[in-house]
Amino acid sequence: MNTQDYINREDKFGAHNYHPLPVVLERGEGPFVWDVEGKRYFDFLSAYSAVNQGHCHPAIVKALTDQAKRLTLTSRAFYNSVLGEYEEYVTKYFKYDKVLPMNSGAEADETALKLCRKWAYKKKGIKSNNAKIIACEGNFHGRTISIISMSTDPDARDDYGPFTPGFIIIPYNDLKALENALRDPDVAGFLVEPIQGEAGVFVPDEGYLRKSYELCKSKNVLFIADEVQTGIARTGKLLACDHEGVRPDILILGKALSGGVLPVSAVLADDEIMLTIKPGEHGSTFGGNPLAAKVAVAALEVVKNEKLAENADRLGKIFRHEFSSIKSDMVELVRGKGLLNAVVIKPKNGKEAWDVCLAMKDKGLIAKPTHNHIIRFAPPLVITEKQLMEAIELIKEAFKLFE
Ligand code: IF1
Repeated sequence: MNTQDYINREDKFGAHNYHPLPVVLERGEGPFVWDVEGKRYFDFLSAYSAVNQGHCHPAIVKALTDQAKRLTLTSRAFYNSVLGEYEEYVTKYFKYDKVLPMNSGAEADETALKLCRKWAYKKKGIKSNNAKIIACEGNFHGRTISIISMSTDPDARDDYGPFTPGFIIIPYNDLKALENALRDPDVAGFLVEPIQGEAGVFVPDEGYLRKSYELCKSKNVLFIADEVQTGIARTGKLLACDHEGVRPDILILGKALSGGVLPVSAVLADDEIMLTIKPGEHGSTFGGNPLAAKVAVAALEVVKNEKLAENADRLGKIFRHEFSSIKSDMVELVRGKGLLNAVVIKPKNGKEAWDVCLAMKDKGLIAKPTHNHIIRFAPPLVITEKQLMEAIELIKEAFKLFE
């Protein structure tokens, strides 16, 4: 079978809910992936920042395979010998009282919404069913019905109604709008991405997170940070909120929490919030399973031991500097933090971001456009400076084809 055969088979038997770049991957290692024709690529998407630790990191895979031979799943109907070890490890790692383990990022966001509402009624004293949660235009928090009820992206939202009520949508990076929305006494929480990934790596003004947090505290409203994509060292700090010294009331993690080895997500909060959910009021079959627990500990160990945040910070600055020297009239601007960057592409002669991605693929680097004119560049955080410079050369060669 060749690349097209694989693509045809997926087209025939799989739902058409994605439009992937025409490359069929079969192996990954560190910052590289190989396709079924044996061609090597720099992976500059990192599975949307889920493989920050690099593909198939040996320490994480070992944790997976060792545990897989012992006990993979007990459900939470019973205790197991691994979950508590992970709960202690991850709560000390991020400095919160407790963790509620889930699987996908969307499940963690949904859990955060439920925790915020529970807290609103049990602690803040908002009348039952009246709690409101503020979210931002351009947000991406997952694909469930309640989460897309906050979405302003027609592709994510259209024809999925009726929608869940109780959300107030304000412009991102707009403190005045937040201050106005916070006048409503029924507001219980503000859910925000420290950098909006899907919107095209939209980095808010310096101080936006800190001032938003302070505005929320002044109104006894929970500051809820969705760090599913920006967390786990991606932006050059362990959490993107760390750039402004903000400690979210509810912290949402996913993706690289497992190093991309299996779905692991988590919600962290202190007791006043976390203990508003009583036994039987929330859960998940796989949430906190022994496999996920061992994998997450190994994945977080790698982040610390290999200083991935420092690496992302240093190489991100080099990436943006090198990119600004690319003389191409298709490059409108480059923006980002750490190794979460995006380039805004100005269409030329009918060619746009997708065509640039196809050209980069031919050169040996894969990335994917978001909102058709922005290319996100997010390599695994284990990439070395030498590899980064090699990758930037390939990107420059690709842009030259459009001169
Ligand atoms: C797709 C986007 C990125 C996320 C944030 C929660 C979730 C995500 C900040 C939900 C997931 C993924 C989902 C994937 C593509 C990708 C994505 F383009 F959709 F928006 F990264 F920017 N919070 N993002 O970024 O986590 O349930 O997927 O584990 O759905 O196409 P999930």
